[in-house]
Amino acid sequence: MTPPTPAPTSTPTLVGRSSSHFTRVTRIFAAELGVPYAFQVVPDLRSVDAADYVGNPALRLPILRTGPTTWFGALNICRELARRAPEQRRVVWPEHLTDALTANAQELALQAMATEVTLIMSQLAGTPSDDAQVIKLQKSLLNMVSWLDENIQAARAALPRDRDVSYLEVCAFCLVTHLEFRNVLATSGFRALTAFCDDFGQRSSAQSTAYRYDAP
Ligand SMILES: N[C@@H](CCC(=O)N[C@@H](CS)C(=O)NCC(=O)O)C(=O)O
Repeated sequence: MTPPTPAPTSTPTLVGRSSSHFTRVTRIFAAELGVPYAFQVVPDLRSVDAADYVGNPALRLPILRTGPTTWFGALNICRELARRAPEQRRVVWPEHLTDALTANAQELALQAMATEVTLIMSQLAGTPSDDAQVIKLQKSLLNMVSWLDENIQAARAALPRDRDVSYLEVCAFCLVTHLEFRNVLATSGFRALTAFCDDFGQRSSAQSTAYRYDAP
């Protein structure tokens, strides 16, 4: 049996970008959970030096530094933030989604976020827009967002009513708002997702984490 982790005292440092949807997921969680953090910007996503990603061998952000420990990836970080929360909050994590509707919504929200990253990085690398793989990724993204639009209302209704926050809703919100922010896909025609973002976007955690480009 692993001994209980001592209560954390020092302020953690979140390493990411204010324009990154995976980073925003963690910032919304920090705000919802009332966990303070310092923020450090990764200046260039094209860097292939793991040191620029606090040692994350995947060369990806966000990363959370808690003293000598580093946490790679948004879900790990959100869980660590939850362990640090001054008061317990009712969080719906991916493993709580045991019906196909909500579990598939979580899968597709995360896959759409990852697909969007690949499309943005391909564009940054100068891949032509008529590249066969880019065309497939765009079609896949459109399919996933359409599916989410058709199912978001029912998926939300299936979540526990007494939740404070769910990983699914935070991911879906960060995805849809990011598609617009980065001009990857126009989302205004997706009525259910737009209504969801209007609703979720009223939270102060959403309003205090709006996307912006960090100074170079
Ligand atoms: N599984 C990771 C994915 C993180 C990710 O893809 N982050 C993007 C920024 S939003 C990134 O680092 N992209 C750099 C790249 O693709 O090279 C997580 O959940 O945090």
